[in-house]
Amino acid sequence: MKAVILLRFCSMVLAAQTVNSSSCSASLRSQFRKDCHPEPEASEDICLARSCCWSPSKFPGIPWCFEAIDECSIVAAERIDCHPEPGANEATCKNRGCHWCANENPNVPFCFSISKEESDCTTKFPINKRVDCHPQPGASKEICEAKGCIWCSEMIANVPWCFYLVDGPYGYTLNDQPEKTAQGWRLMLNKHDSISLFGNDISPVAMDIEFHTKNRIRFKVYDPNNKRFEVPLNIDSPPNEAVDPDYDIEFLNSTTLYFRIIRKTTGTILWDTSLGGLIFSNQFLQMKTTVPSTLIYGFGEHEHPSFKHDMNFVKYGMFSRDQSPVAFSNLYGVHPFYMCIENDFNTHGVLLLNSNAQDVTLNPQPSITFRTIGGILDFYVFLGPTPENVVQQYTEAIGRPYLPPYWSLGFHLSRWGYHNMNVLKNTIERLKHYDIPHDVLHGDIDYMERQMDFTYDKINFAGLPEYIEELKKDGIHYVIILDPFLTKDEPRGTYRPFELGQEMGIWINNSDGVTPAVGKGWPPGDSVFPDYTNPTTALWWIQMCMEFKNVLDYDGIWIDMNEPSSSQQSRCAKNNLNNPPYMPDINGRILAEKTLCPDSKTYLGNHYDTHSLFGWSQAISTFYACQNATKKRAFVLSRSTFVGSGQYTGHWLGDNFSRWRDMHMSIIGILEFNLFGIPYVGADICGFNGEPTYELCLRWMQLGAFYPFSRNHNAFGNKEQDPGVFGEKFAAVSRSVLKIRYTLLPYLYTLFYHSHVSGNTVVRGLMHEFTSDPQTHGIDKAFLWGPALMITPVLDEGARSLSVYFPEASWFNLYTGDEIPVSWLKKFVDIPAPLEIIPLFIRGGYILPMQDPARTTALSHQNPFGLVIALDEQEEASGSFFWDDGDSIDSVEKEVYFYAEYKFTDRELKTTIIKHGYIAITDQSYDTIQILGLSEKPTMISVNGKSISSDRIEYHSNGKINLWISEPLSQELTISVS
Ligand code: MIG
Repeated sequence: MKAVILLRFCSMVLAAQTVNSSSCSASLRSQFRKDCHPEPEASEDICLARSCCWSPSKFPGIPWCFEAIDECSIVAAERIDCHPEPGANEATCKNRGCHWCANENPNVPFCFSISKEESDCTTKFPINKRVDCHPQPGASKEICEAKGCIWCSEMIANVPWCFYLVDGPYGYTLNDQPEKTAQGWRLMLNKHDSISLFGNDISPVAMDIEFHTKNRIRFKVYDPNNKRFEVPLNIDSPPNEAVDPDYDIEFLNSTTLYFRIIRKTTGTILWDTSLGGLIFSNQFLQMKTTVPSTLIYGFGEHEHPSFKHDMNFVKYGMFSRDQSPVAFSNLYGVHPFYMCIENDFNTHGVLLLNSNAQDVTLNPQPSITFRTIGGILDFYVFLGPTPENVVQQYTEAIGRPYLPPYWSLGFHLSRWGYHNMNVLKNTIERLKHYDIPHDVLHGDIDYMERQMDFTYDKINFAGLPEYIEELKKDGIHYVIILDPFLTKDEPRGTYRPFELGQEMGIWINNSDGVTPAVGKGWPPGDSVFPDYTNPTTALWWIQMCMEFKNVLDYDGIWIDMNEPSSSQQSRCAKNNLNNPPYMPDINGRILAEKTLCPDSKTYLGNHYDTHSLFGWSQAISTFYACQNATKKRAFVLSRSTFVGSGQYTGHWLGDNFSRWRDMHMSIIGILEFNLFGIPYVGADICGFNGEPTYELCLRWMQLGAFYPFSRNHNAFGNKEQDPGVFGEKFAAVSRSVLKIRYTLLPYLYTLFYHSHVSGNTVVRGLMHEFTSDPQTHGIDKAFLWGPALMITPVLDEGARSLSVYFPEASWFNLYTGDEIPVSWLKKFVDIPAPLEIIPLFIRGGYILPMQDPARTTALSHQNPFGLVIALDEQEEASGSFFWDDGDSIDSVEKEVYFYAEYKFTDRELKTTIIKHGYIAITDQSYDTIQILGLSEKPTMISVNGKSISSDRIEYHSNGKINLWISEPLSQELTISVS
C-alpha cells in the first residue's frame, strides 16, 4: 500500500459541481420567497393545492409555503457583480452564495448579489470555505465575535452566519510522522488552540486508518488516553492490511491536516476532509468532507421527500424517537449510512458507526458535515463500485439480512382496535369469503389485558387461544405485539414478568445505577424498561416469551415502542448528559423528550450513548426468544432499528397517514431500508393515522402487494380498511393483485436468499440497475424487485394512466407479454392504469421462478411451479431459484435447501442444480413455462429431450409462448426451441 504523504503547504482546490437549483429548493433565500400562506397553520396539502412551493425550513422567519420569485427577475441595476473574474458558471456562483441568471447581455452580471451586505459577505467569505462556529441556535454577532469567529448574516437557511474559514489555523495537525501499523497507519494529531466551540477539546487524538479488505477502509478518530463509548457491533477488523486495495490514501499537512481517500481506478476523491473541520471535544465531535457528487442517498430514519437527497443545506437529526413520519424529524431508527454515485457512475458507501444523538448536513459544495455528541468518529468506506456491491460490502461488515419465513412473505392483516372476538372473526371471514390471499394476522395491544405484556384479555378476547388454533389449521399465522415497558404497580404476586425481571435485576437504572428508571407506557401505573444490552435480560425475555407461547400459540413477535418510548416527560437532573452543550437537530431539542433521562444507566453505558441501540438490542433478544419459543425460523418486526438490525428483524415504516403523498414516501423509505441492510420492510397499507378513501386504499393495496413486508394496518378509532370491507369490486382487485404477488413469491423468496447470503437488495431503485443512465438517479416512484420486475404504482388521485420511464433494456408487460417498443426506451411514456391495474413490467434477460397461487402460502407451497423466461436483445436470459420448507431454522447454514440456476441461450434453456438438500422437492413439478421475446416462431419445442405436442403449446400474436408441461423440479429441466 502506497500512502502519499505530502508535507507541504497546499491549498484545497474545489471541484466545480452542479448545484441543484430547483426553484422550490430549501436553499431559496427569503427575498425570493413570496409568502403564499401568510395566515397560520399552513400544511403541505393546502400549500400544494394553492400551487405553491412547500419547503419547510427550520430557520425563523422564512415562509414554508411560497411562490418562488425568479432570480432572473432582478434587473441589471440591482445586480452587484459577485464573480468579476472570468470563468463563472452556475456551480461556482452558487458556491459563493450568489444568485445565477445567465442572459444575453454580457455587461449584465450573470452571478450577482442584491445588497451590499450580501455582496461583502459572499465575496469575502465564500460559503464553501465556512466552518460553522455556532451550530446550535441562538447565535448573535456578539456571541460569535467573542469566540473569535466571523459574523456574516445570510438569508440562506443553514448557511453558517458565524464561522471560521477552512484554510485557517484550526482543527488538528500531525504531531509526528505517521506511524505504519500492520493494518495501515496511525496518526497522532494535536489541536490548534485557536478556537473551541464547546470546551473540553481532546488533544492529542489518534486516527487509525485500517485497510480492511480490497474494497473496505476504516478510519477512526479516538482519544488514545481515555476509552470512550464505542458501538458494540463486531465488524471484522483483519489483523493485516488488505493487499492491493481499490483505494489510495493521502495525508497533506498544511496549516491543518487533510486526509483523502481516492478510488485508484479513476482517481476520484471519495473523501476529502480538511481537518480544519475536525473537532473532537468531549461532547461535540465534528467532521466535514467534500463528496464527489451531489448524488447522495440514504441516512435514516426520516421521511425524505426524495430518494436522491436535496443537497441545499439540508440537515437531518438522528436519535431514535417515537414520532410519526413528519418532514425533517428524526424517527424510530438510526442509520448514519449514505451511498454516493460518483460523476462517472462508480458508487461508494460510507458509514459513521456512532449511536449518539447526531446530525448530518448536506451542503451544495457538495459536502457533508457530521456532528455527534459522544462516542468516537468511526468511519467505514465501501468502494462498490456498483450500488449493489456497496450494499453487499456494507452488509458483509454489519451483518447480512436474515432469511424470513416463507409465510411472512404472504399478506398480513392487522389493526389496532379490533375491540373483541366478533369483530376480529368477521374481518378474517370476509377475507376468506372473497378468497383474498391472507397469511398472517397480527394481534396489536388490544389482545392484552390492560395493555400488559404476556397477558391476554380474557373478557373481550375470550376464546382467542382456540381461535388461533383454528386459524393455524387454516394456514394462517399469528403475530403478537410486545411493548418494552412493564408496569411495576400491579399487586405483589400477580404479575410475574415484572417480578422475575425485578429479581434478575434487568431494568435500565437511574443515574445511581441501582434504582430502576421509571417511565410511562400503555399499562396502568408506572413502568420500568428492560435493559437489553444486559445479557441477563435476554434470558429473562426468552423465558417470558417461551412461557407465553403456552398461552397464545404465536408464530412471530412484533416489537413496538422500542425507541424506547415513554409518554411521560422524564424529570431529569441538570447535568452534562441530560443537557449537553450542543443539541443535535432532533425534534424537540431535548434528549429526554418521549424517553428516559440520558443519564440513566444501561449495562453497556449511559443511556446517553445507548439510547438508539435499544431497539437493536431488543431485536437480538427477541430473535432468539422467538426461535426458542416456536422452534421455527424467527419472525421479528421492530419499529426501532440501528446499523446491523437486519440480521435479526424486519421493519415497518411506522405511523404513517392515509394520504396519497404517504404512498410515495413509503417507496422512498423502502428503498432506503434496502440500502441499510433491512430488506424486509413495508409501510402500513392504506395508512395508519386517518381514514383512506376507497380509491386511495385500493391503489395502496396495489402498491402494498409489492412491499417486501405487505401488511394492511390501521390505528385505533378509525373506520375499518381491510380489503374485505369495501365490497365486491374492491375485494376482486385486491385478490387479483395479491394473486400476482403470491405467483411471484418464489422469485421474491429467491431474492431474500441472495440477500441473506450475498447481501443483495430485494427492492431496489432503477438507479441500482441502470446507474449510468442519469434519468434513473432521481426516480423514486417506480421500483424494482431484484433486477427483473419493475413496479410502477399509481400515486395520484383520479389518475387512470401514469408516466413510466423505461431504461434501456427489453421490457415486457407482465399482464399481456407485449414487448415495450424500442422507441419508448429512455423516455417517459404514458401507460394506461385503470383502477383494476397496477402496471408491472418484466425485464428481458431474466428468468423468474413462479408458483400457482392459493389463499395461503401453506397451500401454495405445494403447488406446481412455473418459469417466465424473458429474453433480452440477444435472446438470452438467466435466473435462479431457491426453495426449502419455508420455516426451519438456519436452512441455508444447515444446507437443507434446493437451489438451481437457469440459463437460456442459443434457443435452449438449461438448468443446473447446485444444491439438492431439500428432499421434499422431489414431489414437486413444473407446469407452466412462458417464453417472452423469441424472434422466430419455433417449429418444434422439446422438453427434456422429448418434443411436446402442439396442444400443449400456445403461440400468441405478440410473440409470447406458453407451454404446459409436467416435469419434476428435482431434475435439471432442459427446453429446446428449434
Ligand atoms: O402509541 O400498539 O407504531 O403500529 O398499532 C401507539 C398500538 C402504539 C404504535 C405502532 C402502531 C401500533 C400502536 N403503537
